[in-house]
Amino acid sequence: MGLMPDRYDPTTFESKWRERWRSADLFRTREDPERPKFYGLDFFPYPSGAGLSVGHCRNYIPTDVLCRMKFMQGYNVLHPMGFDAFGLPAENEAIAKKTHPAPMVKSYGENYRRQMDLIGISYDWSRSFYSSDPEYYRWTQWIFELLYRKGLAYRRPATVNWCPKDLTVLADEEVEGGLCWRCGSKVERKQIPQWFFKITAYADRLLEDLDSLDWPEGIKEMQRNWIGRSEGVEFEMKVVLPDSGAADDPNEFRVLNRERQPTFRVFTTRIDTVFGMTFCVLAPEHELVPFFLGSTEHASDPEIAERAREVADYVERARSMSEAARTAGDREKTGVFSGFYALNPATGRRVPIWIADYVVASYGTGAIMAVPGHDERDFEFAQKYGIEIVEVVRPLDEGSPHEGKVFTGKAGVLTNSGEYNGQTVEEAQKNLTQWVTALGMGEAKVTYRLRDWLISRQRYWGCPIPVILDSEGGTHLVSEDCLPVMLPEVERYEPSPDGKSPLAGIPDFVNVTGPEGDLAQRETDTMGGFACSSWYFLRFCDPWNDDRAWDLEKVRQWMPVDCYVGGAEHAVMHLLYARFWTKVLYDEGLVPVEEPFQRLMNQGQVLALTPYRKPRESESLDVGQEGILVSFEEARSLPESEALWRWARMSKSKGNVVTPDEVVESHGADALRVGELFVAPFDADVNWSDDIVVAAERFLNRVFRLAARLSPTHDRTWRSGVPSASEASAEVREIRRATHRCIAKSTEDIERFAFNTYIAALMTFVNEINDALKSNPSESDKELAYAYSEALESLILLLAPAAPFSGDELWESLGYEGFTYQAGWPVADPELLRADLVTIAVQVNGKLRDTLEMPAGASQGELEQAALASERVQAHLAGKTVRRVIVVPGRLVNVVAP
Ligand code: ANZ
Repeated sequence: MGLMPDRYDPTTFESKWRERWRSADLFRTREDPERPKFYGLDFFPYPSGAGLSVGHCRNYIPTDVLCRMKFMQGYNVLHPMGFDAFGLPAENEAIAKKTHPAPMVKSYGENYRRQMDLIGISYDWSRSFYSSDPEYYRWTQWIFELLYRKGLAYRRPATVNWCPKDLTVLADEEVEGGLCWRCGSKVERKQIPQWFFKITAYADRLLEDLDSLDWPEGIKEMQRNWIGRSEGVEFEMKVVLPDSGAADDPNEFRVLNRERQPTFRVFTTRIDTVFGMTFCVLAPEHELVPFFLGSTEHASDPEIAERAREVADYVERARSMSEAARTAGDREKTGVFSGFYALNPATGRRVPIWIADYVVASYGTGAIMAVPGHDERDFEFAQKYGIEIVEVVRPLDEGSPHEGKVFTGKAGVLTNSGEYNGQTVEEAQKNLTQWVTALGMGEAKVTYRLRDWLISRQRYWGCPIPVILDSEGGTHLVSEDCLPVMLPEVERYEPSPDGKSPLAGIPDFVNVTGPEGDLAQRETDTMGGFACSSWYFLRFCDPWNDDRAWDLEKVRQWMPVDCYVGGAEHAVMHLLYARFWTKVLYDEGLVPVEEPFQRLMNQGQVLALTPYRKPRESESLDVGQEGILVSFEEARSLPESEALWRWARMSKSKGNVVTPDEVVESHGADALRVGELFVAPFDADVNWSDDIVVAAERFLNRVFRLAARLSPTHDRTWRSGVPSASEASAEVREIRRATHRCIAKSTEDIERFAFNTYIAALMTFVNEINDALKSNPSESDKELAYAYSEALESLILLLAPAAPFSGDELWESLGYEGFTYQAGWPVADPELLRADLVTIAVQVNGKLRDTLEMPAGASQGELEQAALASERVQAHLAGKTVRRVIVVPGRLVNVVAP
């Protein structure tokens, strides 16, 4: 038996255990077919040069606690880690550091691994890989080919978001408020051929299957909004000639050209309001706009020609703005009248066609019927430009006069709508849809906000797209046995300002013999990093496979991921793409699950106190920016009135990072782990301070002290001696009950990610044992010694997932060989938990009629419900009405029914 230490001194044991775990290969995945499985996974990180901060640890530590408990409970646990090495962040950093991304990410990854080992995360490193390993990206290419063959990967010219600083195309979801999500530059629009994955083909399934997932509601809602399914009607509108001011008589306008009358389609979710359409709006990019311009810019009428110029100007200005900036809700609406009219098919009247950038070219048909009486944006626009507003839905709630206001609700009946007057919105929608369909003008239509996934990047550091372009621009897959298309090793890989991939400048890479022996060229775009991270969780199931991406049986053994843990910032991109790929692979019979991540958890952020200063007169701040970031040094030298200390997310750019290295150095890994678990609920943000770790250290000290106090009477044979609940003395039962309460609470709390209350339960338990020791020392009799032995061993095992170094040290001091990891998880005895029941007297009109055994903490409502459900009580209530129920928690329920 080792000497029991009486305080937490990690310097004496931490590195020893790290080394022992490593040499025992303790965390190598066990694949015992007799056992249940548990797959715990953290988001695939990009290893940044700054290394891990204590912020990142808030992701890894909780997952580790859960995985460790699952293993102790007897599960086969898959708990892998790898590196999302390809992609922009790595390439940009390599450029900045004037180095090559390949060795750079490896060295960063090794540093991550060192730090993860430092804090004792139980990863099976034998399964680790980098997404930039050819053994891995070969299969990323293979999946690309699968998508291509299924018609789910295609190339077409497209207007794309272009970041002028990163010199690359950005997906819509990488543009935030018109700015690049990585570097914050203003995004431009550019037209080039691009590769897309057809995620829109899976829109409905991606939407429907959300319901089956145990994910935070907020993330599911973000995906729903992102997919943005709308049911409505799409129908055709006819353009009529510019008119020189004749009355609004339907017979007075001339149809432009009876053979080739221009038309456009609109999408609406409110066909019931069609009688209220007083204008139409086209997006500036709409295909009719050039037609309008073409037929008016050389008009002899100077007024018409002037209007054409205005339209051209407006379109030009709109083009240079991103969609997000144009449609921001609070922006004042702008637009120009095209000079043309369309025919409102319901009223038979002509309505002006405007061009305005609040209508988005890529949504619906890029054109709308505008109903200012019932749509906010149209209302605002009509007011600004003096366009007629007609009420066609009268709210049912007559009490709220809405004269001069817009009514967007659906609880109303139609008015000013001819034969539809008096119908409810719902009825009118049905009937008007039928009317549109019967006339052959349009049909019911479902529209999605979701766009196809833009995958091309004109950059070096990514997975090459395995395609050959022939001289006619046709696309051909590289044959499967020639995969991987290796990323060439080059010295210069900086993006070229012409917008082409740097690979285009490497003749050896580009020029190949085409499918017919002719000269052809390789595709030089690479795939964006989100391709690599859309299937890595499958590769972890079978990471060494050289013949296939994975073996179906291996994937069947582990998938789905039981618990997936990471930051909420990936709500729509990664999490939607990975679901899409999984569904495609499922349809091919390559994976046995339709959803990759059964349960998802998002950790809160760690914020650090960060120095800013007030802006000087010459300086201006962006929206939401509170001050000018300064160094810690500078902040200390500022007069107090100028320095602004704010809580901000830890990041290298803010210079406010606290590393696990420094915390482990001064307080030990377990103090860091316990501190991070205890400080707040898992999903809450945390303001970092040293106190968090100091408090944890204090608790660990108390555990060591308690262990030292109990170790002289500790008896490893306690199991055979400890009396059962019914046979134990009151003192022994009290100790055993505290133990089993803590076992039950810890197990439940870890399972539900309530790590702070799990640690709190351990703290309570330590207090309870200390209190018990005051009146009933462990020396006083054998049964007490057994009960304390059980308590101490349980405490150590329950603590071990949170503080594994301390756990193993204490465990060894009790004379055990081996690791807590292999010692089994304590199981609560229901009989000892049941002792928590209290007897409740149930009265009817003050007379005792029944007694109930209820949990001590049962709420008033629960007690009332149980009392009313009692058969005896019901017998006494027959024919009476219950007037009142009086509940005295923990004691009595009186049902008053005179
Ligand atoms: C007439 C109308 C009347 C509309 C009314 C709404 C209320 P969701 O639910 O988001 O699909 N719309 C259609 N295409 C658009 C585009 N490309 N850019 C901007 N707006 C567009 O919204 C569908 C509604 O948004 C459509 O229904 C259309 O306005 C507008 F009282 O048509 B509605």
